[in-house]
Amino acid sequence: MSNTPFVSPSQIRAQFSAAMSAMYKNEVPLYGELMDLVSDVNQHCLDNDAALHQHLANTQELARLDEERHGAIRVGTANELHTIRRLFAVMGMFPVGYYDLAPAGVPVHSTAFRALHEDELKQSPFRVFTSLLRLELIDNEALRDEAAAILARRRIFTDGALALIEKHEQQGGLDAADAEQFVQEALETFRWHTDATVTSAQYDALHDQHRLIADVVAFKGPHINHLTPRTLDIDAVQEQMPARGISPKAVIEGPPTRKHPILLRQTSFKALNESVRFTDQDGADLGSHTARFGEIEQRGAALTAKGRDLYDQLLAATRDEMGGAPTESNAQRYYQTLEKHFSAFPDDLTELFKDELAYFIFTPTAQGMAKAGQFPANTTITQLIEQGDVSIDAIVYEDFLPVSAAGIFQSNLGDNGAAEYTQLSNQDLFERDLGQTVIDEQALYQEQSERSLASCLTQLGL
Ligand code: OOG
Ligand code: NI
Repeated sequence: MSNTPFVSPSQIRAQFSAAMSAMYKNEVPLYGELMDLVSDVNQHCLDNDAALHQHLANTQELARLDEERHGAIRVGTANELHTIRRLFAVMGMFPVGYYDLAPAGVPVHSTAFRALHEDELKQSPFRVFTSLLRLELIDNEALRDEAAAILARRRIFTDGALALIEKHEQQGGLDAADAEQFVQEALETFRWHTDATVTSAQYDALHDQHRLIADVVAFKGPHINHLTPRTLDIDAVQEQMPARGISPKAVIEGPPTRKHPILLRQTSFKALNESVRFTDQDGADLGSHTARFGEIEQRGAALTAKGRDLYDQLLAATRDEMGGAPTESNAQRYYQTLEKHFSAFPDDLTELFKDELAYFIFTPTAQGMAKAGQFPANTTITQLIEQGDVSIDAIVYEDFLPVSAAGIFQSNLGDNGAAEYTQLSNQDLFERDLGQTVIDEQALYQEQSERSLASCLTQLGL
């Protein structure tokens, strides 16, 4: 047994998140520009909204705000998905949720690797939306076999990363030196490679089938395709992007602007055209590929199953009325329609709590603490809130939304990306490839809320 203490997984995750951000800023300078804009807007929001400032302090989100980001990758095989799960586990990141993108014309299914407990999220909220290509959805059999053969040949993990994953599994952790090396080795998997693994003709064939298929199959690894900082005012960032030379996608995905944000609103700038070298090219002879972009997100309250049903229903009604997904030309009408339908979603914290639409944490107020130990035993939490003895703050939604994710994918896939896949979602198959069942996000929010309630009541002597 070694005497060197293990580094906490959260610390490794924070190190990895910082290293990823530095690498991506270096590879995609526009991401750095976006980060600067987001930081300016966030500062402006905090300076002008004392209540927001207080809420972020209460929920301990203030410190993590600048650390906040998610990224996304797309892997090609069951084996890659299985190993990436083990890699993320070293950093305390576990698969939460199942997202089926096939109904929206994207031939993947996905999960999000993230920390599970609020104390760990506080240390580093970094998440990675991870998609597995569904080769079975390629209808051209010869191309499907060729793609499978190409993928079977590549190795996306370094020997060093594999050795340290194993060491972590055997020892139950990594010491500081190993953790440091692990971060460097893991980074290699997410790096951009200019050299493709296929000829230009192979690339074209894959691309003609679906741009996403070319993106996954034609390269040496699952390059990180975007990183996403969290903003406190996505409308302001969307509006200010053009002045910084960044062109945003047509509409912000997710719920409309609200006083109390719910779930997740997202927008992105379009993927950049980058030079790549196919195996039949050399020297100055280059091809091109669009893959990498930048995204921003504004996170709001995690919704209960009841709240989520209402959200899904109102979003579907909006899309029905619009006759499909929004486009550049009907963006204004889309926002108006969205707002109209979402007027049915309460925008008051107490109402959200009483209607059981969102998850909350509970904090005794100074007034409540002054009465600690004197409350009648049958006092309910609703009474405590209404009397002003307890204040409530919504729990941040840490996950993703399939319709929004499809919108982010599509905006970066160009016009030929809108294939329709009718095959059923296959969570069982995904979980078999992954090597475990995905964690239910609802249960995590529920547990956090219950922990908070128990601690609040104990403090009040109830
Ligand atoms: C993932 C797109 C989804 C999000 O934030 O919803 C996503 C991808 O393009 O690989 O990142
Ligand atoms: Ni994203």
